[in-house]
Amino acid sequence: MRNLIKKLKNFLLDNLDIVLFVIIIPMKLIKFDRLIYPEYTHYKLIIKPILSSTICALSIAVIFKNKIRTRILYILDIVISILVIVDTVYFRYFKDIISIGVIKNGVMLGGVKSSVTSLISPYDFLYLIDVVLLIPFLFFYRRHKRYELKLIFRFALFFILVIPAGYVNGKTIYKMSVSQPNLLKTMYNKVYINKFLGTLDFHVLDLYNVTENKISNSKRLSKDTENTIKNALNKNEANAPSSMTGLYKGKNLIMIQVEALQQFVINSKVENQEITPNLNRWINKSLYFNNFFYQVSSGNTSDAEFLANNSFYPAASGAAYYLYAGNTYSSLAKEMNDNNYYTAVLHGYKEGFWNRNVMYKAEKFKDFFGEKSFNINENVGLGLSDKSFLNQSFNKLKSFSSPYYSFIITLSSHYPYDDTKGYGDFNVGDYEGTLLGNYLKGIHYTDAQLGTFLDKLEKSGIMDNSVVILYGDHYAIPKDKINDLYDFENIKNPTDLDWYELQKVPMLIHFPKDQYKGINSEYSGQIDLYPTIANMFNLPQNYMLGTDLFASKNRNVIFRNGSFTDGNVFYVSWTNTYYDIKTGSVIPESTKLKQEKDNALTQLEYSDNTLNHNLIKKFTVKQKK
Ligand code: GP9
Ligand code: MN
Repeated sequence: MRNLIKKLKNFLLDNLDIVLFVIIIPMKLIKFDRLIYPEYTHYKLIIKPILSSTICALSIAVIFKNKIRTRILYILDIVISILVIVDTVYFRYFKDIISIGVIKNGVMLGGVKSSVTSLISPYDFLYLIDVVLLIPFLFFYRRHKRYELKLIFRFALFFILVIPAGYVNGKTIYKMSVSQPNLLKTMYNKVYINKFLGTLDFHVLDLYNVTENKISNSKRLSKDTENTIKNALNKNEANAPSSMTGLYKGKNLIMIQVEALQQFVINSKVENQEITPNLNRWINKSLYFNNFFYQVSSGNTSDAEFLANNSFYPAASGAAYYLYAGNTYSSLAKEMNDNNYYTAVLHGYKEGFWNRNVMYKAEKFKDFFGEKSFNINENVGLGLSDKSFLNQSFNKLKSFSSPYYSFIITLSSHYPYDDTKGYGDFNVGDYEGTLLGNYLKGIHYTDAQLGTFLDKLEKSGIMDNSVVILYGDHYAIPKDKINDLYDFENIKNPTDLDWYELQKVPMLIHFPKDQYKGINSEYSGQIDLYPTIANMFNLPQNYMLGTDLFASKNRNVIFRNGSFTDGNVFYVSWTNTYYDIKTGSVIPESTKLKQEKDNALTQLEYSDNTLNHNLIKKFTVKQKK
């Protein structure tokens, strides 16, 4: 018996480094998790991924001999502790998790500036206390002779640890990928990933995404391909001149991207009341594009921003705002800056969401007014109400020095539109309590706020000196609730064409003194915004894929999945079917249509190649030489 206890004691002593590692590391990881997720009351939620990721890290160390193993574990402890400290400090300021993109590109601090040192608390260094306390233990191990396992057994131990731990960890990650599709690829909500997977898993996933993207883009393009792309991107001749070229040079540009504003609500009624009375009113004073489509992919809002500000297609998978945040852009803000404009983004939500604080820097906005720059005094849905946001934004605009480009992104009308308390009582009749009904209330609310904002711009005289563009970012009603929308629109036996025709978002351009008001029915999309603006403001159009809405006809609106429309025919890629838009009937492929289909894929390929190989950087460096 005594012998057994002695053996057990020795065994424990021999492996104390492992025991300490599995206790100390999860403690630190849980501590950080509690900081970012103070609402949860038990550890059950997080213990699985945290423990399993710790054991995965440990399993690598056990392959080595005792001495090296202990050293590896000690170094891992230091690295993880520093990581947690950096995470803590970063989170304190940005309410977000630091990623490789942030480290590579830095972030945009926006309106509020604060030095890093003031963000560090002396208590943060407690994460390193064990690193110091364990030093005598390391000396002890130097002298203490430990039982050494043979290599084959060490490998066996590696598998014994890594298989179950990897399984448990993989399962948790898999579950998240099912419940939140796109999240792990687009990383739009890093805090969410961190809350439920722990920070170790988060950083490994981040590293994995970045490496995978690097590897898959490592194939070099031929000089010929590069030149073809360069020529295709240059729209200076193709888009110009138009009737609008240079007419608004020197005026302000106020571009408003409205959350989930779909076209079907415009000039439409429910229970005999207008859903968007204010936008309807402003549409009458503006040039309204009634065949304008969103072209976003899995990057949703951020893809819409990306399309509008760069005139490139979103990423084939994942979000451009995350994947390509390290790229060089010849963005709208950049060209405006070069023309002595002040450029700013205003959005009353977390700075790190959609990687905005990194991407806006790459897009060269001079300032980003995010959540920290607003007084969060009223909440609707996800965060600051549109009412308060637009009020505060108006005051900020007044203080900007002209000429400026302000990009304003609203928030309240965000899925699932269930925070109806902020919306007042808008009667939606039979739709009460449904997603569609809640959306109608939500968008009615946002419409009222936009109305007030636009009226204030007019009354204050700002509008006389500004071009105002307003458009919706993407759909409001997802595919699983689309039948409610078909019902609302009175569409019987819907086809894919019907679905696509419902994917329009409103887009209006308001010119000073209500000039050019009317309706433009050309088929167009978000990618065409930048070239159109570029022409009006006389900016170069060296690197973009869209077309100026005032210059070129015969445009194809291309979607990320390869579907497209030329205004007469709609091609739906997932069934390889062409529809005649007027009659709604399926038509066979003609040589012309085949060419258009191939062209759609070529355009997407140009976009992907430019972004994957950071070609704009290459092109501009060469130009400067
Ligand atoms: C939050 C907002 C939402 O900042 O832009 O993005 P979404 O979920 O619509 O893509
Ligand atoms: Mn959105």
